[in-house]
Order: sequence, then structure tokens, then C-alpha cells
Amino acid sequence: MYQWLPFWPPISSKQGIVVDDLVIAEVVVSTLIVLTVFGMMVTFCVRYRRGSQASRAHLMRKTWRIEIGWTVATLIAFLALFAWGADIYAWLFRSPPGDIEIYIVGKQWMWKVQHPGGQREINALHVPTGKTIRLVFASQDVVHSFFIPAFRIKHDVVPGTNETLWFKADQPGVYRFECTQYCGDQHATMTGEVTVMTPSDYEHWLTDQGVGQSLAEQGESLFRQYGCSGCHGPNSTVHAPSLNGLYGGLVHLQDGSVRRADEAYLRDCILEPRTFTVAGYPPVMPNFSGQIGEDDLMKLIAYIQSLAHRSASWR
Ligand code: HEC
Ligand SMILES: [Cu+2]
Repeated sequence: MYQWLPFWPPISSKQGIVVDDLVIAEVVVSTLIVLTVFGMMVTFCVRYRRGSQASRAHLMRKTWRIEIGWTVATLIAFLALFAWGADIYAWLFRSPPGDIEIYIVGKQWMWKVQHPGGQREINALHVPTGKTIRLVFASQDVVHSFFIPAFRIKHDVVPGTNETLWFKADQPGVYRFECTQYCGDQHATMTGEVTVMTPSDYEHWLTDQGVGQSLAEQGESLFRQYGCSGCHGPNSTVHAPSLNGLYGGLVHLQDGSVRRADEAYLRDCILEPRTFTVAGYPPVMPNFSGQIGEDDLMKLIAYIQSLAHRSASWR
């Protein structure tokens, strides 16, 4: 929409239009205020400069009306911008349940991308148009920040948490993404390209990758490898909760609080099980922090997500 402006970055997402409107509105309001204030300053400086003939005869009395009017008007203008911006912020950072969920691990100095079907790429991301793409981030070392300028979306990628970001791309094309948090001497090389394809091209691309196992399937074998199934499997003798139907629901904890079973919750269960306990179960879940890397963690989480729609009858 604002493409005719010089240096305006290309844009290809719904978020982009909304963010650009806000930026333009902020620039317009700020410019109007700056022009008014500086215009008056300059006018009066010139008019009443030393030696000018302008009449200084009748000094005006102080008018509270103008002063209060001006202060309230700017206050309202900026509060309105604040409310508008807060609304957009909440919309940008509350991820809807994506049509496609893609895992991205940031590490010095690359982005490792894993698709639900098991396809992997490095410093590249292929997505179809018209679908809500949900990105789930983890960092293997330091704080990174993932930014796709053309979509106007950006999120810090912080070690020890799973951050999420979503977007919906309109037009096929190739757009740049980059790390915007200085993260070491090769930081500048932490860039890549998002390739937005039509849904049918995307299907071809997925099959061309020729992968054997989906992410969830790889997670299932890890689930056995790490011994999770020994406790959480159907034949376990340990009193541990079934993970069927867990993802996306609410979990009641021993201390009376309730948490939503999202990625961050699953991550905490596996890496920090001693900080909370699921109500009604013994606190025997072993701590896997330091043993499971980000890659494996994402596969395990993908596996647990894939159990979301299985019946939780024996839970
Ligand atoms: C020694 C048995 C045991 C092993 C091994 C084990 N867990 Fe657990 N797990 C438990 C128990 C008991 C709970 C419930 C009590 C608690 O929260 O500590 C639990 C809770 C959980 C929860 C939360 C479930 C809910 O209903 O909210 C998740 C997720 C989980 N475990 C995943 C795993 C994964 C993944 C592994 C393997 C990497 C694993 N567990 C290995 C015993 C185990
Ligand atoms: Cu980085």
C-alpha cells in the first residue's frame, strides 16, 4: 500500500498491512505535533526578535482554555495510538492454532527448520500461501531473534523457552529472514530465505524432500529410547498420566493451579519436572535437563502433540 514511498520494504502478509498502517499513523501524528510546536517557536522567534517592529503593547492574559485543550488533545491522540498498537500487539503475539506447525532451532550461527512431515532445512523455510503457519522456536545457545521484514513479524528466541510466531503469506515469492539479536561474531551470516509457494507447489516440494519419517514418528522412537514409554505407555506399572489427549487441554497441578498444555508446558514437564506436579500423581518423573537437546525435545513435543486427538479414556 505504501510501496510508492522511497525505501519502503516489500510486504507480503496480513500482519504487514496492519503494522504499516499503524507506523504511518504514528509518523503522521508525531509530524503534525512537531510541525505545530516548531512552527510556533520559529514564528515567534522571528516576529519578536530584537529590533522588530511587532507590537508588544497589550500582553495577552494566560488562557487556560488553550493550554488545557492542547494538552488533552495530544494526550488523547497518543492514548489512541497506544490502544491501537496494544490491540495489534495482542493479535500478533497470541498465536492461533496453526494449520502447519514448523519448528525452528536457532544456534550459533544458523536456523535449523523442521517440518511436521520430517523435512529439514537450514537457513531456508518453505511454506504454502493461504495457510496459517505457526513457528515454534527454541535456542540451543544464546538469545537470537527471528525477523521476516516482508511479513513485519519478529520474535526473540530465548534459550530455555519455546516462543511462537505466526503468519499467513498472501503471494508466492522469496523473502529474506534474519537474526536481529547480536549473537556472536558470525551473527551477520544468520540469515535465510522464506520461499512462499502455491499449495500445489508446496506439496511437490514436500514429497521431493524424500523423507522417511515424520517428526512425530521420530519423536515416538525417542519416546521409547529415553524410557518415557516405560512410565507413560499403556502397559506401565508406574502411576503416570497418559499423554493421550493432553496437548491443548488444561492440566490441574498439585498446588491447585491450572496450566494449558502448550509447547512451553510440555517443555517444562520434561526439563523441569520437579518445579510442579500433576494433581493426583506421585512426583517421580525424572529430570531430563541436560540429557535431551533442543532437536530431540522438539520431536518429543511433536509426538505428544500428535497424541492430542487420541482418546484419553484410561487417563
Ligand atoms: C519414572 C517414570 C517416568 C518417566 C521415565 C517419565 N515420566 Fe513423565 N511423568 C511421570 C509422572 C509420575 C508424571 C506426573 C507427575 C509429575 O508431574 O511429576 C509425569 C508427567 C509428565 C508429563 C505431564 C503430563 C500431564 O498430564 O500433564 C509429561 C508431558 C511427561 N511426563 C512427559 C515425559 C517424557 C517426554 C518422558 C521421557 C523423556 C517422561 N515423561 C518420562 C513419570 C515418568
Ligand atoms: Cu543469532
